[in-house]
Amino acid sequence: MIVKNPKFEISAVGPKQYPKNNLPEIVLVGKSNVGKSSFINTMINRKRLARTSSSPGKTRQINFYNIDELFYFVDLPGYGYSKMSKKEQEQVGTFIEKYLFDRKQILLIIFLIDIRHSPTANDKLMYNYIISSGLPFVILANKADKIAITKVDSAMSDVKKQINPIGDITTLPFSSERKIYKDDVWNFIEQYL
Ligand SMILES: Nc1nc2c(ncn2[C@@H]2O[C@H](COP(=O)(O)OP(=O)(O)OP(=O)(O)O)[C@@H](O)[C@H]2O)c(=O)[nH]1
Ligand SMILES: [Mg+2]
Repeated sequence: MIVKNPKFEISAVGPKQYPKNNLPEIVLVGKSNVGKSSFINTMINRKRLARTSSSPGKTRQINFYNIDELFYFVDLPGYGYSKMSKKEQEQVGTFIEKYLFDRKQILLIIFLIDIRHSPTANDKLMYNYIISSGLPFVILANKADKIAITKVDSAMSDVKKQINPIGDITTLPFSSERKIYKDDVWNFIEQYL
């Protein structure tokens, strides 16, 4: 897909600020710093439309990016940022859950994990939450550029074994750094649009 006119629409702190039109929403979830905001920039060929940072905890609100009036990419805050107080972490958790639970126009969840590491306890909680929501989702193993290209296949098998041993959920590698695998992810998304 070639995106022509992606626009930042709103940073929401609650349902009252969510967009009022009924465009479908494709939502990014994953731990802090895994690359959710970077993913959006990569997919739409923009360097800085979504704000990213090398330190975790950058995205704190629910950001809606209108993609050519076709759908929204929805950038959520990450979970598991240990420098946030317990209270802040709980607030972020409630925030994310409330959006995922309430929002009827969610078309697809893009669940990012880090290809280099075993899924965290929070990743597993999120996985179970998504499964119980019944919403369609895909798992992306991000930062694939951080391992040798010859090791990507075996890293992908490890990721699948750990997070989805039954193997019924599509799991793809991704890298915002190298921008490879982008076409595979667009092909996957387009099945839903
Ligand atoms: N090497 C590499 N770095 C990446 C990749 N994707 C993101 N990053 C880097 O990881 C850091 C975090 O990226 P963000 O996109 O801000 O992460 P996020 O998931 O939105 O983080 P929060 O907003 O804190 O939840 C930045 O320094 C990015 O440049 C990738 O595919 N490869
Ligand atoms: Mg972010």
